[in-house]
Amino acid sequence: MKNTSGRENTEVTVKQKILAFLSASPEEYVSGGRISQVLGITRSAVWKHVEHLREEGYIIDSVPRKGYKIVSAPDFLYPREILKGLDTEVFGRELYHAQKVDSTNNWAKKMAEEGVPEGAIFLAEEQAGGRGRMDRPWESPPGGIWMSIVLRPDIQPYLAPGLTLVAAVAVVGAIKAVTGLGPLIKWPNDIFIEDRKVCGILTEMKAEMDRVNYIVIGMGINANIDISTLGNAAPTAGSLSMFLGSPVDRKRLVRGLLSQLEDYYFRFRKDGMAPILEAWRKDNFTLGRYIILKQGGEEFKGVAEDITPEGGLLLRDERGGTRVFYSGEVTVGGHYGIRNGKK
Ligand code: BT5
Repeated sequence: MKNTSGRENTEVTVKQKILAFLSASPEEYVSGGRISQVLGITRSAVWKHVEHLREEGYIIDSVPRKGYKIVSAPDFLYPREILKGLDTEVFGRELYHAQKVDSTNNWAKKMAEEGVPEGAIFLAEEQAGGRGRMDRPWESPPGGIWMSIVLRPDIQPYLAPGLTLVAAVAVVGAIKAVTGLGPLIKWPNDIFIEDRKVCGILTEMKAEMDRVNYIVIGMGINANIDISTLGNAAPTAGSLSMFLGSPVDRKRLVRGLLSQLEDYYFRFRKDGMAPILEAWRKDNFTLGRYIILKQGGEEFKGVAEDITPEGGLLLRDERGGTRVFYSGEVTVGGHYGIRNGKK
């Protein structure tokens, strides 16, 4: 795992001071001499820090005898920038960011073992080994939001699948609030816009018989992605930018997501699944439809009649029998996504 920026340091680094200096007069060049005088460092140290900022994606113009000027800041999900305007109490208050990791879920699990608190967030610009359910690959090029959260709820392990639903309603809520788009949930963990999957959720847990040690929920949102780069997933995947016709502000979306996640999670802890199911029912396109559910090489057909308090799907088959599923692949009315683009 390569962690290029790691946990945000609360003390202001020299690099940040230089950044603040340059940002204070965005129209003007600031000479290296002046920066070195004010910060009490050598000119070559100034140059070295400017080089580091460039490596982080800042475009900084330098002109001999005039100095440095910031042309543009990178669109990275830097903790310090996400924290600006974040309205959560706990979620995201401990925020880790990396340019590239294998999987933010792996990273979060490792850190959960090391004791990070509930609400710690792990973000990467890119994943080299992003995972879906059953170790299926999750394509994670730059431009998406690849994020995992650590939770430590005091609940019975059998209630954990409900947290996937908590994440699903939070993702839908955040996408709606930030972009105005109308995504819908396909049970259990996919978010669609029209016939295209824009987000997948992967919930993993470490538990004993009657106690949860920790839960990691990974969310992959195709924010600003060129779908053609998604390999095998390209024909069925969608990106928010593709539906908006312009890039989405990823930092706003992360802030919105943390806020919705915290809100729904607190409600889940206080009142159980009822408020979550209410939101989920409004935003799903699975219930009331004829579906095919694949599980462990078997196929079950019928009407998706209801969702159980634990987040299971109640299927009524042609002969009127019912059965509850806690996992599986669902095809709705013979379609991968939302039939005819409507709910
Ligand atoms: C999922 O699995 O949908 C869960 C995906 C979770 C990804 C997040 S990203 C942050 C965190 N770190 C991780 O390593 N994972 C989580 P599943 O329902 O099994 O769907 C996987 C299938 O979706 C694949 O087999 C492809 O067909 C398709 N797929 C792969 N990449 C995709 C993408 N970027 N967009 C849409 N579909 C994709």
